[in-house]
Amino acid sequence: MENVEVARTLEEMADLLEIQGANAFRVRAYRNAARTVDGLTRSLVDMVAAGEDLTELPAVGKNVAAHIVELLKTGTISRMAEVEAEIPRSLVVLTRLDGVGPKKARRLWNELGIRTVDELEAAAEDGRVEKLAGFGARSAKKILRSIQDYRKHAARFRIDDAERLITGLLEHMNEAPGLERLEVAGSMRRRRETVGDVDLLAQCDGDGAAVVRHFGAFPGADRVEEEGETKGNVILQSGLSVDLRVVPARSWGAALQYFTGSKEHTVTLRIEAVHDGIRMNEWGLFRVPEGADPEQMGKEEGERLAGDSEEGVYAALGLPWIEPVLRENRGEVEAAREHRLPELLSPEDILGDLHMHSTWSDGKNTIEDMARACVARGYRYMAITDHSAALAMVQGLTPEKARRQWDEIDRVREVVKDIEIFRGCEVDILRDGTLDMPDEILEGLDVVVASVHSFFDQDEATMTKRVLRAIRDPRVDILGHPTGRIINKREPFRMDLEAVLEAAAELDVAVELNANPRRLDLNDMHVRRAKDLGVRVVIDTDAHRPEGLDDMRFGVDQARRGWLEAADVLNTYPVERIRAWLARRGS
Ligand code: DGT
Ligand code: CA
Ligand code: CA
Ligand code: ZN
Repeated sequence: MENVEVARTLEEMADLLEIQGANAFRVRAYRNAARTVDGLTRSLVDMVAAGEDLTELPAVGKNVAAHIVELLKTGTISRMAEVEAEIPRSLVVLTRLDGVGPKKARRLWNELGIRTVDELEAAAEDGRVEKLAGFGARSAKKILRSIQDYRKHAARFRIDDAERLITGLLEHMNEAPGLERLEVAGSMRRRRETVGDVDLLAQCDGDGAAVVRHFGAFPGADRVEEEGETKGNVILQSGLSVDLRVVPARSWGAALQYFTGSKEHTVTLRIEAVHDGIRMNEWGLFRVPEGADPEQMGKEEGERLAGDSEEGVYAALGLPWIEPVLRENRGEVEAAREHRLPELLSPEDILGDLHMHSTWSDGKNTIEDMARACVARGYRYMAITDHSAALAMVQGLTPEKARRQWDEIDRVREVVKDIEIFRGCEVDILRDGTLDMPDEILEGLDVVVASVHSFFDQDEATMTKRVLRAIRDPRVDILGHPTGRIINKREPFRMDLEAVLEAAAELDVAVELNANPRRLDLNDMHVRRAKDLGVRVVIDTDAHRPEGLDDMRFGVDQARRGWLEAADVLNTYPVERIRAWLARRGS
C-alpha cells in the first residue's frame, strides 16, 4: 500500500467521523495525520518495516499510528469498519458535493435514506429534499447543480493528484527489465489542469513484452485491463487509468510526439506533412515515393526522414521544436512556421509571491516562518495577505489587528533580511462591491488583493458590477482568484470576465493566476486573453503554509499554456520595479 492510499483512508475516516458527528478534535486528528502522510518523502511501509515509531511524525498520535500500522498489515482499519457499520462509506462522496457538507449528508441519510449521488439526485428532483427542514427549494436546486458539475468532472483527475498517484508507479517502472527511457506523455506532459488518464512511453529495443508485464505487476494496480507486446493499461487503486506504450529507439521521438498530442495539434502537423509528401505516424516520418499510395504503405515503409528525436520530427516538417504546453492547436503550428512562438515564462523568472496567509488569519505558520520559506525559495519579495474580517470563519484582520500585524511585519523585517516583505491584505469584495476595510488601512497597505468569497450565486450583471466596482477602487492592486472556480468542485461564478479584463487593463489592476492546483484561476485560456488585452498577470500561490509556496510551478505551467512570457507577469519584476508599480497611483 502506498502513502497516498493511507492518506486517502485517513481522510475518509475523518469524513465518516464528521458525518457521524464525532467531536471536532478527533476529526482533525485524522485530517492532520492524513496531511502529514501526504507530505512524507519516505514510504510508510518501509518505515514500519524498519520498526520506526510513527508517533514521532508531526500530527500523528498513538491512536492514529496504531491505525496506520493495522492498515498497512491488514488492508483495513477495524475502527473504521465499526464506524461504517453505522454510516455508509458512500456518504463520503456526498460531502464532496458543493453545498452538502457532513451534517446535511447525515440528515439526508437519516431522514431520506439517501446513500449515493444517484439517490440524492432522484430525491432533489422529486421534491423530497426541499421539504426537509433547513434545505428548501434553493438548496435543492444548488444540490442538483453540483451533481451535474460532479458528473462532468468526476472522470478527470487534477494534475497534482495524478502526479502524486503515479509516483510509486514511476519508481516501479525504473526497475523494468531492459528499459532504456521512460517519459510521461499525453495531457500530463502538456500540463493540462486535469488529466483523463496518464500516458507513459517507454523505450526498449529488447523484449518489450517484459516491460509491459513488469508494468502490469505493479502492486498498486487495482486491475490490469490490457497486457500486450507493446501496449499495456492498468487501473490504479485510486481509479486512475494509466496507458503504457513501448517503442524502439528509432521511433522514440515520433512516438513521444504522437502520444503527447494533443490529437488536434498532431492532425495539423500531419496536414503539413502530407503537403510535403511525408507520411507521419508514431513510428517515424517517411518520404512517400513518387506515385505511391500512402494508404497502401507499411507502417515503416519509405525513406526514414525522422523518428528518433522529437526535434527531428519537427525539423523534418521545417519547424522549430514546439513546447508541449503549447500543443493544443491554438495557433502554435502557424506561429512556429512564422518564427513567432513566444519565449515562454520559466520558473526561474519568478522573483516573489504576493498572496499568502499566516496565523494572523487562516494560515498555519507565522509571518517569520513564511518569510524564511520565501528566502529559502530564492525570492526577493513577498506579501503577507491575510484575510479581512468579513470571512468570519478565518478570524481575519480587523483594522486594529491589521495595525498590530504591521508591527509584527516590522519586527520580522529586522530578523529576516534579504527579502522585501510587503504589508498586504486579501480584502473581501463585499456583496455590493465595496471593500471590507476602512480607508486608513487600505492606504497603509503595500499590496491589496481583492477577492470574492461570498454570494457566488449572484446573477451575471450583479456580479460583474460588483467586481468592477471593487477594482475601480484605486487602492486595489490585484484581483484575487477572479472566477472563484474550484476544479471538479465549483464552477466559476457568472461574470462577464471580458468586461472585467478590459477594465483591469484600463485601470492597471493585475489579475491573479492563483497557482493552487485546486483553483488555477484564471485558467490558461483566460490568461492568454488577459495578455492580448494588455492586462498584467500575477502568479500567486495563496499559500497557507510554507509547502504551499511550492504550488508556484502549477501556476507557471498554466501561464506557459497561456503563452505568457516573463514580461507579461508582474512577479518577474525586480524589487525596485515592483515597488514602483505598487506605488503607481500614489497610494
Ligand atoms: P486526456 O487523457 O483526456 O487528459 O488527454 P490526452 O491528450 O492525454 O489524450 P489520450 O490519453 O486519449 O491520448 C494520448 C495522446 O495520444 C493524445 O494526446 C494524442 C494521441 N492520440 C490518441 N488518439 C489519437 C488519434 O486518434 N489520433 C491522433 N493523431 N493521436 C491520438
Ligand atoms: Ca491521457
Ligand atoms: Ca491515454
Ligand atoms: Zn481568497
